[in-house]
Parts: sequence; structure tokens; C-alpha cells
Amino acid sequence: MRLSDETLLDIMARFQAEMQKGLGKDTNPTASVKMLPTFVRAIPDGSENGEFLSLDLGGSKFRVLKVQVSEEGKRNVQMESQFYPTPNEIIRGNGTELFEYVADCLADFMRTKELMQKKLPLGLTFSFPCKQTKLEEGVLLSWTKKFKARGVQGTDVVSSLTNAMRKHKQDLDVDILALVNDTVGTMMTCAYDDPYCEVGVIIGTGTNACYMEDMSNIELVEGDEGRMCINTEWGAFGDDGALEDIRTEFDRELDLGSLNPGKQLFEKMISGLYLGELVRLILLKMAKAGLLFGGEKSSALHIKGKIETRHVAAMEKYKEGLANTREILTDLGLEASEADCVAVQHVCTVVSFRSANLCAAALAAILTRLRENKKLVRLRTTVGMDGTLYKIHPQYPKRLHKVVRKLVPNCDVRFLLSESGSTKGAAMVTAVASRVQAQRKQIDKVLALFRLTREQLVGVRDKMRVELEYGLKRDTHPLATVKMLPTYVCGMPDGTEKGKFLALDLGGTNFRVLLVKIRSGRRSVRMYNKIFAIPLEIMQGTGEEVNAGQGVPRSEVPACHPIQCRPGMTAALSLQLFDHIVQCIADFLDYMGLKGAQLPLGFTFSFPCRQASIDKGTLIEWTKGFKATDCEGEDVVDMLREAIKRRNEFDLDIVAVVNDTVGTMMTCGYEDRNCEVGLIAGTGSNMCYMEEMRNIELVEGDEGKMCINTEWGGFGDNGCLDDIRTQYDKEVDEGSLNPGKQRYEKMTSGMYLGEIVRQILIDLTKQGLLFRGQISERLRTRGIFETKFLSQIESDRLALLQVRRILQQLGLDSTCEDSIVVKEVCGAVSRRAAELYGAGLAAIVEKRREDQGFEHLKITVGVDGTLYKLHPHFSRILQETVKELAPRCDVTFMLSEDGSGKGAALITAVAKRLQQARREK
Ligand code: 0WK
Ligand code: 0WK
Ligand code: BGC
Ligand code: BGC
Repeated sequence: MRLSDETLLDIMARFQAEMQKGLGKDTNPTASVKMLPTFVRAIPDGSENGEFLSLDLGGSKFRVLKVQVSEEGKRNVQMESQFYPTPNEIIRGNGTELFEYVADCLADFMRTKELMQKKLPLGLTFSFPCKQTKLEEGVLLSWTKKFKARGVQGTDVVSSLTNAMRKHKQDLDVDILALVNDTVGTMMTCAYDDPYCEVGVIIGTGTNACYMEDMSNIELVEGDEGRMCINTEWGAFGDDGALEDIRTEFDRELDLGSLNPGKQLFEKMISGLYLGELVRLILLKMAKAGLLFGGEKSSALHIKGKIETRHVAAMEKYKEGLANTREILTDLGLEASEADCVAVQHVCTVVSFRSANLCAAALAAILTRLRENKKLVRLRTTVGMDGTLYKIHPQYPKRLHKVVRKLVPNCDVRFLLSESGSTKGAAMVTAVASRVQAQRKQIDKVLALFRLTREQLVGVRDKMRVELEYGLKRDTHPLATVKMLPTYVCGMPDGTEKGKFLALDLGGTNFRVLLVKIRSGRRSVRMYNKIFAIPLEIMQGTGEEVNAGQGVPRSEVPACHPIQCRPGMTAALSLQLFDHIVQCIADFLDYMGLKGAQLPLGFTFSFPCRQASIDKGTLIEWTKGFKATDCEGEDVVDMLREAIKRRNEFDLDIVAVVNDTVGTMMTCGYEDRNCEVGLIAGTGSNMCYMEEMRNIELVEGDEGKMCINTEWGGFGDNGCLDDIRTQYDKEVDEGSLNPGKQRYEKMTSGMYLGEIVRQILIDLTKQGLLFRGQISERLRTRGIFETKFLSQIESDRLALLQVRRILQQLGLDSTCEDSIVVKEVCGAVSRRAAELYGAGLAAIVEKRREDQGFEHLKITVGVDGTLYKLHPHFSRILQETVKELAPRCDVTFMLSEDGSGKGAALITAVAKRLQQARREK
């Protein structure tokens, strides 16, 4: 049992390897030192406060406590406690009875302390190896020490105790907010007084240690930021045979006689439950060998557990050690000579010395790991200590400290005895947990506003249905918020279309000019396109051309163009959206070498236009990021024609103006005849579909169908969605270019989701729930949280670290927890958007099914838009919601690969063909 320094250094190295093994995702299952994550991520920071109940179960004494932690700067903790016995029939009986007993004791304590009326959170110190996935849960891996209650291993002791408390005749209304191991409680207790404390060690009935590990080394838990306390459960070191070379026959004999043979082998060489027994077995062997007590063997010496650690401690006392030894041996019915007593003392010293040495070796391994984690040459740290053996054994602390310092000379270690047990620390953890829980509640309250119930979604579907009908009817159309605009697109291409067409695609993220070549018969379309930017000052400039001759007086030039307005050339450049479009067309025709060609043009104009024919469209109002003046109420085809005439470089035959939903439906309809709905989930939000002419009261004729551009973005502008609109939606609307308009769009489309998230983050930060309550300038900046960031943040592949990096780029300094909350907020906002889309779409496909009197409808929806295409979950949630709310419709979603430009060209081709046909008649 004498371990040399080399052996101790070797054991230290072995334990370091065991720790690495326990932390590894792949190696943990076979590791004997389990390195259990505790979900305690920080030591107390003094902000903890409140009143808590605490249970301390598993050590030599079972205690129930009330802990009052008060802040206000003065760090004091008041505790009232009551000990309760732990009879064997309870701790080795049936698990349910064990928890009922604990609940009884708690009830007794609360009655005595008049706490029954109070709803106090409870922290449970449970000193056994538990697997946790969160603070308020602990699945017992195996009993140790004196406990062996049946039916508990492999179960969550928090829910078992909660059930016992709920079933208790006084129905104890107590919430267990945290389960901590006693080593963790000890570390937290000591850290409350010494912030250097990052290790907790128990050398009591059992033995164990915990320490603060870097999250990046804890592969079993998501996240790489900060630290988390690891409960090493070093008692099991050697259970895989790693210590066979130092285990003695006495250790093996003791283990065979224990409640858990083969388990906790390291503990059985160290802790208080076993030291006395080791001494007994050694003395028994020596007596049998006639080396002691004249070979006499008293019956007491044969009794297991007859010699306890308190006896060993007493025998090793400096002064009265010898006298204690005589007395103890006499109590054991042994005739002991002076020499026998000295020898017995010597045995005790050897056994307890080995215990301290082994502990020191494992602790030194932990301290080395801390120093290496911090990349320090010299580590200064504090180790919180507790446990009866450490507290009562006269020599133990000194020996332990000495050997530790010998094994890790490059660590300045302070050993801090935990005066008030681990429960103070458990209360700290519970205080943090209750603060986190309170914060969680506040965050959930906000997120709940975005969680729509099935009933609410059905309500949205049915309201949308009413609005659709409303818009189609002549007498209600003028007031309809879902405008249901006839598009004069009546037929799908039939494959005979052919020729070269120009197409413009304005209104989405990019402005595109395209040349589309359609070959008839084989239905093949080839396209060439160029993407042009629309500068903000043009998007929101004035539509009208002020002819250069006149020269606009400076005062009349709108303020928003200061940079542009150099004297003299004011009017020329900046003012005209349509001149810019024509400029782009000119560049494109140059680029394609088509200058002279007089090509038919299809104009995808993704804004609400009232059409009187396929080539007439009056802009009702701008949406999304556009606000160019003098356009609303104007015919966009005329404005484009005039701009082309003004440029006088080429001539185009504008044949059709179509909405991007219509272009998308047509693009997909060219491949799939069933495609009769076009959906855009992009910067904006809209849907079109083929409606029976008889239902379109605004347009003459009852034969066949015509495509209706629903402009459902305006759904809810009459307040019918106010029951699900949140304050954040109102803030986004008030800050938008068109307050009060496009409410449904502002809850669902790419232009606004980022803004909703930003508003929520501002509110949560104001509540002190995020970013340490600091609202950064960046967070106040409109439009900073682009929707693309949602897609990135919500992608499953992205670790929290990357979420943090995105937030960093946005100038938002965030903690690990902040990143988690931001990810949840993004998820809630985008999920609601997708569900609202699903409810709207369910309304239209159900209408189509009923209108055609089908039991089941098979229909295809052509879809486009960056939100649908790029968001990791949006399309799936939308599809699931449609299936849920329109179960009798079998909806196929067809992604429009080529954009609506192709559709616009096909519509132009059809329009040309019909024009031709009309001319020939
Ligand atoms: C006192 C702590 C308790 C821990 C005990 C360990 O409050 O949580 O379990 O120390 O020492 P033992 O009582 O087993 O000697
Ligand atoms: C691509 C289409 C275009 C439409 C856009 C919508 O070609 O007509 O406006 O999708 O998606 P966004 O670019 O707004 O995300
Ligand atoms: C248990 C540990 C506990 C230690 C000290 C061991 O038997 O497995 O969870 O920390 O005893 O009480
Ligand atoms: C416009 C629609 C367009 C949709 C998608 C909305 O803002 O009002 O016309 O289809 O955005 O781009």
C-alpha cells in the first residue's frame, strides 16, 4: 500500500487519460470515469438571490434546508436545516418508498418551518452518479456507498421525487429546479466566497471531484463557448482494471463484500465508508497470521464494518491516538499490547496515507488539465473541499495538500473547506436556475405569440377564403383587401409558341432583362439574361422625367438626392425608374447584339396592377422596397413605352405585363399541365391561380378560365388578422414604407422577417434577457437583420459558434445562451410565416376543389422566391401546413428554376399568337 512518487505520477497520468476518454463522444460509453456534464455553466456572480429549499441526500447525513440568498451587494446566505435519519430499510428498500420518505421529511420540514404556503423552488443535492441532459434532471447510473434502493437505477430521480411530492398527502407544491452532485454543490459554495474556486472535492463516505471544463472539450454537450462543470465520478477510476497493479488483496476482499462489487474501486481505496473496513481486513489477516493480539481473533474483528473511519481518525490523532487505539481495540474485544497498538496505528496510517495519496494523484491530474486548458505556465486556483474523512481525520488534509503540491509544483492551490456543506452551493445553482427559468418564461411568452394553434390557422384559412370570394364579387371588390386582380392570362401555352422574346423581371431581389428563345414542338426554351441593380434612390426616386431643357430649380429637387444634385445636371440622371429600366434594356441589347431587333416584350412587374388587358396595367400602389413617385395610378406599360420613346434608340413591342406569380405559374405550367397556381415567397408575398371566368364578376364572359393575381399581401389590411398580429408586427409596419398596408406580406415575406426578428431581439434585450441588456447601435439599425441571416442561423448544420459569428458580424456581442435564443426567435418567426403561407394556400386549393365539385383535387403550385428556395425549413413547414389544412387536396410544389421571365415570354408568345389569330380573322 505504499505508493512511490513515481507510482503516484503514473496514476496521475492514467487518470488524465481516463478524463480524456470520458470527455470524448466516442470513448465515453466505455470509459469508467464518466465525466458527467452537470449543466452548471458558471460559478456564482453575486446576482443570485431568493429563497430556496434544498435537499442534501447521499452523504453520511440527509438534510433538508431552507436557504435565503440575498444580494444587494452583501453576499450573505441564511440557512435553516434539519437532519433526518436514513435507515437501511429505506436506502436499501424499494425506490418508491425511498422518495416517499424523502417527501415525508421535506413535508415535515416545511410544516415545522411554516413553509407549506410558500411555493419555493428546490435544489436537490444528490450525491450519486447521474446522467443529465439538463439541470433539472438526473438519471441515476448506479447507486454507490450505502444506497441500493431497488428500481431507481436508470430512472430520472428528479421526476421520481417530483411524483412522490405530488402524491404526498400534503401535495407538496415544490418545483425541483436543479439536481447537483455534492461535489458541484461544494465547489459552488466555496466559489461564492472565493471566485478562484473551480474544483470541488468530496472525501467523505464516498469520494469524488468536479471541475470547470471548457465546453469545447465536452463533446457530449452542444456548443463550444464558455465552460461547464464536469462531475468526474472519479470513484469509478479503475473499474476497467486500470488500477489492478496497485490494488491489494484487502481491496479485492473489501470489494467482494461490498454492496456493489467491481464498482467504485478507486473510491474503495480512499473514502470513509471503506477505510475502516480496509484496516479491519488487514488487522484480521495479521491476527490470523499471529502477528497481532497474540493471534487472538475476536468475533468483533470478523464483523464487516466493525471498524469505521472515525475509529481510524481517532487512532491517528497525534496525542491521544495511542489511547484511542487501545480503547477501540478493547471495544472490539481484543487484548492489545502496546506494540499491537502501535502496529494498528501504523496500519491506519498506511491505509489513510494511501487514500490521501491516491486522491492527490487524481486531483493533481485535474489541476494539470485546468492549467493546460488555460494554457498557463502557472495555475492559481482554489479547490473546495468537504466530506467527513477530510474534515475529521487529523492528518488527512495536511497529507493531501502536501502530496498535491508535490505532484503539481506549477499550481498554486488553495484548499477551502466548505463550512456549510454543499447545499449553499446547490442553492446558488438553484438561484441561477430560477433566474434562467424566469428568463426562459419571459422568452417563451414572446415566442408563444408566434406559435399559432391549429384553430388559429384554420381561422386564417377561412378568413382568406372569405376575402378571396370578397375580391371576386363586383359589389365587394372595391373594398376587398385581397384585390383579386384579373390578369387577362386565359390560356396555358400549348406548345405551338415559338420565336424570340424579350422579358423584363422587376420587383424581386434582382432586376433581370432576358432574351427568351422558344422553339415550338419540342417545348424547349433557351434564355439569356443579365441582372441589373436598381439603386435605392431610383427605387424610391420620382418616376417622372424632367426634360433637361428646363432645368429644375434646386429647391424642387427632392431632398433625398443631395449627393446626386451637382449644379446643372440635376434633372437628367436620377429621377426616372423607367428610364433606368430602359437604360438596362439598352445595355442588354448591346450585350446581346440585338440593337435593331424589334422584339416583342413581356414585362414581369411584381406589384399590384389593375389590368384592363394583357398589355395594360395601372400600378395600384408600390409595395416592398419601392416608392418611386408619380407611378402609382399610372399605367406601367405606358410609362415604359414613353421611356423607350424618350431614349429613341430602339423600339420594342410591349405585348404583355404580368405579375411575377403569373410568370412563375406559366413557367411551371409549361412543364406541368396541372400547374394552376403561382406562389411567390420572396422579398414579397403573393399568389395567383386560374379561376373560372364565371366567378370573375369584373370581367365579361363565363367561358374558360383566367388567371387571378390575388395580391394576398394585403390580406388583413382590414384588421381581420389583428388577433394574431403582435406588437412586433405593428412596429415593423410602422417602420415600413407603406404603413397599414400589406399586413399579411409583412408577417410572411423575406423583406420583413428579419425586421420582425430585430424588433423581438430589441424587446428581449430591453427586458435584460439578451446581450446583457445592452442594445447596440447596430441592433437599432433598420434592415440590419436581413432575412438571409435567418436562413443561415436556422440551418441545422450550423453550430452555435457560427451563429455567434453571424451575430458578431452584425455587431452583436453575444453569449452562448444569447445565440440559442436568437436561433429560437428566428425559428419562431419563420415558422409562423410558413404556416401563414400554408393557411392561405390551403384556402385557394380548397376553393378550387369545391368549385370543381371534386372529392379530391390534384393540383400543382409553381413556386419561386428566395425565402422558399433558401430557407432551410420554410418550404417543408409550408407544405405540411397545406396538407394539414387542405387534406383533400394533393398539392405538388414545383420550384420554378428559370424564374418568371420565361413565363412572361410564354405569355407574350401566347398573346402574340392570339393577336395574330385575331388579325387573321
Ligand atoms: C457534506 C455535504 C454533502 C456531502 C457530504 C459528503 O453537504 O452534500 O454529500 O458532505 O461527506 P460525507 O457526509 O459523505 O462524509
Ligand atoms: C424570381 C422571379 C421573380 C420574382 C422573384 C421573387 O423570377 O419574378 O419576383 O423570384 O423572389 P425574390 O427575389 O423576391 O426573393
Ligand atoms: C458518488 C458521487 C459523490 C461521492 C461523494 C460517490 O460515491 O458516486 O456522486 O459525489 O460519492 O459523496
Ligand atoms: C407584390 C406582388 C408580388 C409579390 C412577390 C408583393 O409585394 O404586391 O405583386 O407578386 O410582392 O414579389
